[in-house]
Amino acid sequence: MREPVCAYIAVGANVGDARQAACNAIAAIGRLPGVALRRQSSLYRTAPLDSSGPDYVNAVVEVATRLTAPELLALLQRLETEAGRERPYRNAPRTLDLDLLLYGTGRIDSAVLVVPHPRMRERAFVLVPLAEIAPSRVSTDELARVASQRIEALPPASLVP
Ligand code: PH2
Ligand code: MG
Ligand code: MG
Repeated sequence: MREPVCAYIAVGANVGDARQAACNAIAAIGRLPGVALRRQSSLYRTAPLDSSGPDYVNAVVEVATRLTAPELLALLQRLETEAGRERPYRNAPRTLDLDLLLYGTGRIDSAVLVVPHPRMRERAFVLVPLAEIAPSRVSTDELARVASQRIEALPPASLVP
């Protein structure tokens, strides 16, 4: 059998109860066959970037998986659909967005999947949570370049009344 690969997945939502959607998605990722949840960042409230609607809730998770990247992507897209995701136009507000950021050290450039995610280094809502759980994968220079984008960590659920 294939050796497990360490992959990072970005979680985002800004329609309905975005916080609940993000929590549900992280739990669902952990239940995917062939996927083990290793680490999860805090949840963050973030300003929409090139997008509209309310603030997003964003997070990043680390998984170990024996799936190929296309297999993992297909399961993530199924979770998006199950969460009621519609795709009326590019960057439309969404109930759930799951993006494959990194798949081991692999580089993939196909019609359906590009890894590392081509825009991840421009986005505080990806780099800040990724740096929280995988500091070696993000440089301080990269964090400095996105420092003007609004992002704040949400308190853990147990502290919310
Ligand atoms: N996702 C986008 C576009 N803009 N902005 C924030 N804050 N968070 C996101 O997850 C996000 C976005 C496209 O996937
Ligand atoms: Mg996205
Ligand atoms: Mg996406």
